[in-house]
Amino acid sequence: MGIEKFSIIESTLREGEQFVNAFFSTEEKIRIARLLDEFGVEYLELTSPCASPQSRKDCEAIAGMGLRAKTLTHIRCNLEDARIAVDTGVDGVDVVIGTSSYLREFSHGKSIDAIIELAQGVFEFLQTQNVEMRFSTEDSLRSNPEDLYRVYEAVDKLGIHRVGIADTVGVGNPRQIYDLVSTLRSRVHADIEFHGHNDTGCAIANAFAALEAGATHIDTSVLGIGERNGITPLGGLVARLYAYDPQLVSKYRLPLLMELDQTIAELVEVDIPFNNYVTGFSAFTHKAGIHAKAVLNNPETYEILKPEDFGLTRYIHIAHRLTGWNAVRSRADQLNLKLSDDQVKLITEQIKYLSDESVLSLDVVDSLLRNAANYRQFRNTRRKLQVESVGA
Ligand code: HCA
Ligand code: CU
Repeated sequence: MGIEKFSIIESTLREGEQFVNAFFSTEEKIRIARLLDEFGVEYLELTSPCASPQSRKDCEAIAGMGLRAKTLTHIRCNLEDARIAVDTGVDGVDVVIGTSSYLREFSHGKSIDAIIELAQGVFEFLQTQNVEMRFSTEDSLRSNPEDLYRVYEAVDKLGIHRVGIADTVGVGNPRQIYDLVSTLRSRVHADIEFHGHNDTGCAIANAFAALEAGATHIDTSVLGIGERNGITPLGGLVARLYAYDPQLVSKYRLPLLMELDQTIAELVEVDIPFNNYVTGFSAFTHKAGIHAKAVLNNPETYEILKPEDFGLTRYIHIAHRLTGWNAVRSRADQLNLKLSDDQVKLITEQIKYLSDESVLSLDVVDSLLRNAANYRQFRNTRRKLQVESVGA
């Protein structure tokens, strides 16, 4: 199935708050909410108002900001939580309960029938409250599929808006997610949301597979922060979708990704990973001479993401032994230095020789280029003077 329409449920302010280093103040949450809203995500998911008195106030504050994004809060499957959630003024309520044997045995201890009954009670109440309603099963991947479908079909009959699949422990792979979502697609009318943890590095691929199988909503957080090593990162999902079809993500202000990643990295005191999608420091850096030459001729040769669409620029790294003369020529042009091809080739040889000896900086390369250009100018001037004096 082709991916046409989808929404992002941005959960930095819920799942992200479960990241070990996240202690967002109210002001910080408001700043994050505003940035995400400017970026254009469709939903913001907020920590349960039942978590603490401050969480409740923060939920009310963000729900009252008048953002374009819809606000959701995330609660356990019980009436008391649902009442408090609605009172905060959010647009929607995300209800979750565990269906795996682990959670049924070691967490809430309820049978599948008891889960269905509980969910029915909660949604009968929510239906009267004019809010978007979502029901999701924690640890869906390690639940008995027939149990899962039975629960989803029961809540679907109540007319809820979305059902969610949660890979709580990051155990799923793209093929499993695809199969689970496509079967669910054939069994319920509601929209389908996917929430995937990244314990084995599949969170982006799993989210993409979910969309291919008919999911309509994907949960993300900035930099992927969340429990343990987190969930599908916003930037990574956007990069994946852009690679599939840039039009799919043209509804978002892509140049804000850098500010989002930097803001969250700063707030939770981590670095943006060097190899991060789009915003990692080497994401648009080309090194080998063969790559550099082709990229200079046509960047698409080695770039699936256009840095300029994300408000960024590419960098061609030339101060190393793998460099090539086309890249060195391009650096000379950037510095507005007039050099012959022979000179550039000679300097390229020098760079290779010197970087075999020790690590070279761009400054050293630049001074080789500048010296050569100065020498060339000196030689040309001397030649001109000689011609003039002969003519005199
Ligand atoms: C958690 C809950 C959750 C919920 C996902 C959802 C998960 O374990 O903290 O509401 O769909 O990963 O199961 O984040
Ligand atoms: Cu989670």
